[in-house]
Amino acid sequence: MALPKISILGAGQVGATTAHLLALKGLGDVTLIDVVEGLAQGKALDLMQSAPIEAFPVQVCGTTDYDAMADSRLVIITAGLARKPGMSREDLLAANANIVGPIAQRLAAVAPEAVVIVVTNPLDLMVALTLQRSGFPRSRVMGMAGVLDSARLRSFIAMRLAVAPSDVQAMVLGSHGDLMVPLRGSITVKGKPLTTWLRSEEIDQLLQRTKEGGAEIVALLKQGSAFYAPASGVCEMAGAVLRNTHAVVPVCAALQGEYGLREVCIGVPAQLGAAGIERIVELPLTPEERAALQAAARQLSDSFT
Ligand code: TXD
Repeated sequence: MALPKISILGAGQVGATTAHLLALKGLGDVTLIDVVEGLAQGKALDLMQSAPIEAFPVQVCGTTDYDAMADSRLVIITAGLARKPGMSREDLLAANANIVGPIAQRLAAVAPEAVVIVVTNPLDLMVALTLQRSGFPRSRVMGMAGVLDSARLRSFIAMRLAVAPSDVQAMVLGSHGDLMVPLRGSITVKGKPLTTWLRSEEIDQLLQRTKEGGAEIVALLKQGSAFYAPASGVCEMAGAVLRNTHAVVPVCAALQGEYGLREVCIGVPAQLGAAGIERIVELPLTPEERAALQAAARQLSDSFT
């Protein structure tokens, strides 16, 4: 059976790491595309040379030509600038809009049936832009951030309690940035509420570290931002789409009335399958969580107008 075609725009840190993980998982044939001549080609060749050792069955190729996206089942947009120390995600808005906008337009022409996962920052605004420029239905355009923010929180809790990260369940919604909304009351460790494991002040500290999780890594790296966990986040979403798993994961999606919000792209739980977003899952929120989600949505609407 032919493998699905996956195109990744941007062969930088997140794009190339995602290509590597997709290949190792055998999720599809990968086309890496980057404006820098030779970069995508070089990384694709390097990845192909790991195939005899890793025994993955997929093809990886690299190019500078956007039209190589043609007929992709999945398009992953990582093209753009990454943060430097001291920069906010919003500082990237103008430059990255000029990169993501034309990509969205081109992909609509050559891969009209694709599901799109946006990674480029500022994430929620780039999802809205991709939706607008591609003209795709909202079911086929989503952003990756909630999986990453949730994984960061889960890892901090697991490190603090010295438990297996997979024993920690937590979900982070809202905007990818200061206005992320962790569902504090529903965090569990080995099935028991986090409040039975840690004092409230300690939980506050872990939530604060999660909010600053991206900046912590930017400050350590001094150039570029996180990419291993972001690539894992993309692969989880890609796997749910390509394998039609119907898994519920937090994604940035366009809302049309869900959670009382419309005309905004923001992190919410969604069921993913072959068609993309199959449905947005409306979890019961506390009044504080609902207010925090609304505040995040207000800020996003303000920055887009
Ligand atoms: O949670 C999340 N959504 C994020 C988002 C987690 C991590 C990184 N996040 C954002 O993804 C980050 O702030 C950036 O906006 C993107 C990509 O991050 P990455 O770390 O991969 O940046 P790199 O290594 O600089 O790679 C970007 C590549 C680079 O090779 C450029 O040459 C290329 O994008 N690029 C382009 N490719 C194709 N077409 C155009 N126009 C283009 N412009 C730049």
